[in-house]
Amino acid sequence: MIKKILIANRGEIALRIIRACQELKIKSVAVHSTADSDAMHVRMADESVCIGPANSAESYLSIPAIITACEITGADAVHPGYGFLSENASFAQIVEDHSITFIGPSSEHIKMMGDKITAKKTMRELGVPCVPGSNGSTDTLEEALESAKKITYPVIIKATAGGGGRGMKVATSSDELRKNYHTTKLEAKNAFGNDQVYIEKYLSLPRHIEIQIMGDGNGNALYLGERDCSLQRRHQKILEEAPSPVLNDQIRQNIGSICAKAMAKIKYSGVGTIEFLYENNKFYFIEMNTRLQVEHPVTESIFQIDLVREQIKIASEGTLSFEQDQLKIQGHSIECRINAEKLPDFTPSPGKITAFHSPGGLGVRMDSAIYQGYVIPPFYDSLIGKLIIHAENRESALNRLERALGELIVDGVSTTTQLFQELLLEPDIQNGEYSIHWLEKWLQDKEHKTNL
Ligand code: MV4
Repeated sequence: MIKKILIANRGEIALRIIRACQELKIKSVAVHSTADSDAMHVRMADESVCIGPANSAESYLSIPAIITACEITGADAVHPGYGFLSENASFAQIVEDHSITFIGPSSEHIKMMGDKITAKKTMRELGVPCVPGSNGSTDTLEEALESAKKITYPVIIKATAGGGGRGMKVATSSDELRKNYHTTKLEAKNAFGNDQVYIEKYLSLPRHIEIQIMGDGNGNALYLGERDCSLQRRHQKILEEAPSPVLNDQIRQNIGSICAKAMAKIKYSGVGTIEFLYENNKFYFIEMNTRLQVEHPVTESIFQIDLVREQIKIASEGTLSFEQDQLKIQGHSIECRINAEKLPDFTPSPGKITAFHSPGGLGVRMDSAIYQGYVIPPFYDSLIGKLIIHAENRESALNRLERALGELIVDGVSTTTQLFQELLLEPDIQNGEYSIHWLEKWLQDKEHKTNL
């Protein structure tokens, strides 16, 4: 039984976890930097501990500070949220070594999926479809050239320690591969302390579709549909939706059961996301995230389940609350990430919130940690809220989103709200016809038009 959870995070996700704790009658401990003394997660938790200065490296990323905070407060579990230490295998191990429950997968699974070559090899052996490529690291340029010749150009060079868009380069010819190979390796060495790279066929116009899974750590696992996260800018997701506008029940069930079977086989424990590129009606595994994701609420909306509650249940009992055939998709959900950024350049816009009104009504959820008078510090990410819409179908969800965006008031700082109002007017968005490159192209075209 878990009695007290320390939340090693801040912002809206810390609040999200505290809310689950309250409903489960579990005590919550907030940790915070000196810059976050007035933050909402500190106010809402049962207890709080200051763990260091504004700089994340010395606070939210400080393993000794967080372990000490657990010991001071008697917390018997840690929830890492997303970002920060959530996918740090040694943190998970150290927490467990102190007889504290890590609410997340085993350190071994975090490590396995954190190394992209190991992740891909594991998934391939488990029968998950992968992007054709080098099947392991290419240690020399010659190996890379040979592999590229087999799969044909264009190819992409990826760092095994990369992910989320870091440490990749496209090569459209052998000349380009010759030119880029060593620099990608060197950049990987400098950025991650690991110079291993691998080669994949470069997919030119895919969608990013990810499968939500959960496992009990005892060989049972299930899938909770997909999220379409193709609308991104510089590898930051902007809008996510579930179900994907391009999948049908049969395709969903097919890829979903492949994922669930794979997770059952490795005895995965906790929630996780298997990321795919989807092109020409085929899925290609790229990465797995071993954490709760920012966009988890769209899955919660269409399945009417609480993913954080499930995480806590898995960590404490090693069981799942339902079986696959009890999970039925209801309606459609869309999430908009509201960032404190100034358009058109997305420049961070920290500062004091002078007025805040959260949208409400049927099918409207706003996950946010801001309040009137709150000062957004300049040290962390710019996410200030997630507006999550649920409706009976996609068309109604888009309509409800338009209504809800109109109700949102955030004064004192600039926000990305208007971006979504403009996106809603686009036929491609209305029709669900977009790839991973749609948003950047649209933003570029828009910039071009204003310069005319
Ligand atoms: C790719 C790809 C095309 N082909 N892999 C970018 C982030 C990382 N998760 C994987 N990424 C990509 N991998 C192959 N073989 C294109 C991307 C990519 C991308 C992927 C998902 C969402 C947005 C993206 C934007 C640019 C590139």
